[in-house]
Amino acid sequence: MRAKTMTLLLIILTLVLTACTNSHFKASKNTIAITPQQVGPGEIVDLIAENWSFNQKKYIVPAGEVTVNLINIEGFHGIEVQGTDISIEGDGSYTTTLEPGEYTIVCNIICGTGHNDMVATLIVEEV
Ligand SMILES: [Cu+2]
Repeated sequence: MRAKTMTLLLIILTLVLTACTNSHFKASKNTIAITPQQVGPGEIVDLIAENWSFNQKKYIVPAGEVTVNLINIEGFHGIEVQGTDISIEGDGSYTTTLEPGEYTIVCNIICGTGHNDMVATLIVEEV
């Protein structure tokens, strides 16, 4: 009888420990999955340019490493993000680290009659 009780207790203990271990691993996995999104490889922003506008008036990214992709779908445009080192002519990418703030995006190629209308804002939010 005592041996049976001990065996039963061992089985219960094993089950409880297994359950704890599994949930611990699940929690770890969640932590690992979330962390890279917050501090990881950085934010990616696609700016799509045409004659004579960008696809958005405002782009919002978290502070830190940011990669800007410029894609021209009409005409030939570039961007300069004033107050940063971001400068792209034609299609291309640029990666940099941005401090929180509001930055003006302008076209840096004289592209035609609507060139001066090609203005947008990059808002870098504090993380
Ligand atoms: Cu232009």
